[in-house]
Amino acid sequence: MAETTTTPTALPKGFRDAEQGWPHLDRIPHPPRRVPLLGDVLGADRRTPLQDSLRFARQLGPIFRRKAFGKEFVFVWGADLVADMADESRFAKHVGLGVANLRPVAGDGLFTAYNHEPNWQLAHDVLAPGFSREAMAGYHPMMLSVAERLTDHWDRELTAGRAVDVPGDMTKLTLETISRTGFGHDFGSFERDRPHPFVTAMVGTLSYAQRLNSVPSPLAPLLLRTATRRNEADIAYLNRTVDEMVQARRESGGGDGDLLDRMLDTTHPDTGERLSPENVRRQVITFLVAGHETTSGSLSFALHYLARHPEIAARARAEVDQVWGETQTPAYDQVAKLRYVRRVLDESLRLWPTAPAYAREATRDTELTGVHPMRRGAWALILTPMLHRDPEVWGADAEEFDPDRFDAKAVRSRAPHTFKPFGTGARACIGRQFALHEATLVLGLLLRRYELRPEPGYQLRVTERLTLMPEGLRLHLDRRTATAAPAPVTASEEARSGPRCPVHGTDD
Ligand code: MNH
Repeated sequence: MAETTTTPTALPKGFRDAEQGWPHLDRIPHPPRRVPLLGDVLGADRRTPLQDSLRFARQLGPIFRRKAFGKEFVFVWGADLVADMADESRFAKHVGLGVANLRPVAGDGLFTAYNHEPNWQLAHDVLAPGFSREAMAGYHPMMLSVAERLTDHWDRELTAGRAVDVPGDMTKLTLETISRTGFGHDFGSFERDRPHPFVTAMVGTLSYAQRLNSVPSPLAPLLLRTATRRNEADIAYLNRTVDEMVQARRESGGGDGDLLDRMLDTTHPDTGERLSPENVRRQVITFLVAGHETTSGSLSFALHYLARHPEIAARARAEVDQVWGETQTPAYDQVAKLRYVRRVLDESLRLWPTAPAYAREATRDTELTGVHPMRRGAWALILTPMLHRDPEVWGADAEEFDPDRFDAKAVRSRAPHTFKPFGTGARACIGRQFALHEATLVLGLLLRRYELRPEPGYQLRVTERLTLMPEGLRLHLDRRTATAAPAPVTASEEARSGPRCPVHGTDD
């Protein structure tokens, strides 16, 4: 697949290597045993680069570097360093490593666009209203009906006495949710025994993007020849699927004002510009991928922890009974009222932020926390799972699952920028409210309907394909017997109100 626009900045070639960008690299520790040429690859596992980095982080501290195949990378996770890098007047998103490897798939789509590419601002302005409160309220009935497909499926599994495949089913759920709410498209995921070919192709491209980082780039065409051919076929399949969706919409003459309608019809309020057909294709792929993979992982981790902590599940369930009462179909406003369920989700995202890293670059010569000089263009990878376990912020029990860390008082007492599962600044996640609404709704529905039991002997293992997912997680279900008597909702449980920018109204 050909790249369209790739000139990232006006900086000289090679400048972005840590050696040139960080004049005082000697202040940044690296692993003790370095192998000539290969670098810090001892004990590294190609399949789990993120978890390897977490191990190095524990050994080396809040800022460290790793060398792989002649390239040096700087990693950051200490809370004060991360907060400093959130300063939008000196730092911005860096499109590098895994994200840059997705350019052949997603091009200048919202997630993979370089900051300077005009299509970023254009698409952001055109699509942000698709994530407003009103838009979300519009998606709610569709989300609910997809969730009912899931509970129908789980009811059947339960009756058959089978354990459920959590990551598999959460992936079906979140893919159907984004494809139907955003694009009016039904992949029929719950009617299939095997994942939809779109999912297979998508997982293929994500895994390939991750693998590209594990081989020296000049050798990639040689070492990954078969995988590269496969990847090209995957991309072609994704493009074809999307083109058909767009074609169908054009022929039908418009949907109900969903994301696809916005992409096709909406002009920029100031410039009157609209997204080009090529860019629409990139955006559809971006949203189908970014809109389901990470939410599916978050739901899966949350269900794992709920099954492991019956007392937490019981408390969450009591809240659902109390807030939703007898209502069969919770209304849009009733979802944000599940405050404790939301804390369970936040706590899962703390331990396993399913998009586990984001990169930041200096937009001018500066000093990171006054200690580490950086030249313009120098960058670092922020390791959110480590930031979220920094004992200075989260205490000595940071590894423990405890949703009360997210009660309002605890949140207020923490410094800003200590919880960053959705990234930061102008390029933070546009789908944050969408994901939180969907996941809270689904957890509420599942808690209300089932008791969850872990598979005996299951130990959490985490697989990586740029995103994180609990591997092989299966749960046993029981139908709930009694439902607690519903109590009226108190005023203090009322959700926050008022329109907020879905991107900038975050905890930044
Ligand atoms: Mn999401 C950007 C995490 C759900 C669409 N998302 C990001 C970033 C993180 C992230 C982190 C910033 C990456 C970077 O700085 O390089 N996103 C998540 C998580 C979930 C999630 C943990 C679920 C949980 N994201 C969603 C959903 C959608 C979505 C749902 C769409 C419906 N995310 C995006 C897009 C971007 C993004 C689009 C790029 C935004 C931009 O750069 O303007």
